[in-house]
Amino acid sequence: MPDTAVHLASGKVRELYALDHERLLLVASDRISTFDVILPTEIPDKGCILTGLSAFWFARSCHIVPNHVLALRDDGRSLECRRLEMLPVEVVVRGYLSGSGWNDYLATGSVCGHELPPGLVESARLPEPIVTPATKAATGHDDNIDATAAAALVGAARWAEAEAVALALYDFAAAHAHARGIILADTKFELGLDQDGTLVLGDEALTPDSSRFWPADEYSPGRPQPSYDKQYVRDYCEALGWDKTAPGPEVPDDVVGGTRARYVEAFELLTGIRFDAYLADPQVVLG
Ligand code: PZK
Repeated sequence: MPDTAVHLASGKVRELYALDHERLLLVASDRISTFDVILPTEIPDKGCILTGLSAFWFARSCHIVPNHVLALRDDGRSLECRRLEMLPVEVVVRGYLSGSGWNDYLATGSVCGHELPPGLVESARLPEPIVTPATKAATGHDDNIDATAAAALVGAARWAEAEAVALALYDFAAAHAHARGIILADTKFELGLDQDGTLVLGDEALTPDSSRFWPADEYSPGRPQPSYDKQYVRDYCEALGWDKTAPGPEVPDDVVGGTRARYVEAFELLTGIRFDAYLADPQVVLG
């Protein structure tokens, strides 16, 4: 990265820099979090795998919504982006009942104001995908809100546009993934406005860190589904009896290797591109 880049923010596993007034640099590290804690052990190439996947989806979804990507750097883990005015709402689309959606349904029969049919089990496929807005809480955890609250934050017309874009992106990506043996259970989009007031897709998109990917051949509703990428890490941490407070445990080499292999497998299945080819020339995902 150029020494002129100014560090703006750290996410759990990513760094954000300013290149100039109009341009930002998003750099994905090899850090991994589980149960909301960053582990001391890195997963080699994870940042490149997620950046490559994100760039793949951005390049293939411009017909649905413009995005913030200006360039994919040749390090394979950095995206130069347009600076946007980000909406203060995360736009989650859920095709299946999991995580906070399942918890909310159990407690109330609804998810973010969407009344759902009775009798759904954990991980059930929903009758149709729903958009479930959330706000970033100070704790780092997201607070689910309903469409009325989202419309109050960004305006009713803008919220309607955001919902439509998010559903179209989900439908497109879920169909692509399903044809390759992967269920896109849910995914979170971050949208912003450019200088013209045009709605633009920002952040990362449709990666394992912003989505729940499930192996389709193991799908079995009525229980939590194994995660495509993090299941070895979770199983190892659960077996340790770790109390899920920081600092997380070191993870042994076989768990690291198994996890890396799952990230690579997800990349190769979804993109149809060998990960070696991406490392040799990251621009292959933009084709
Ligand atoms: C923006 N974040 C999240 C925090 C990270 C990422 N195109 C954009 N314009 C303005 N702001 C952002 C973006 C994007 N993407 C993204 N915060 C602001 C974030 C910390 C580290 F890598």
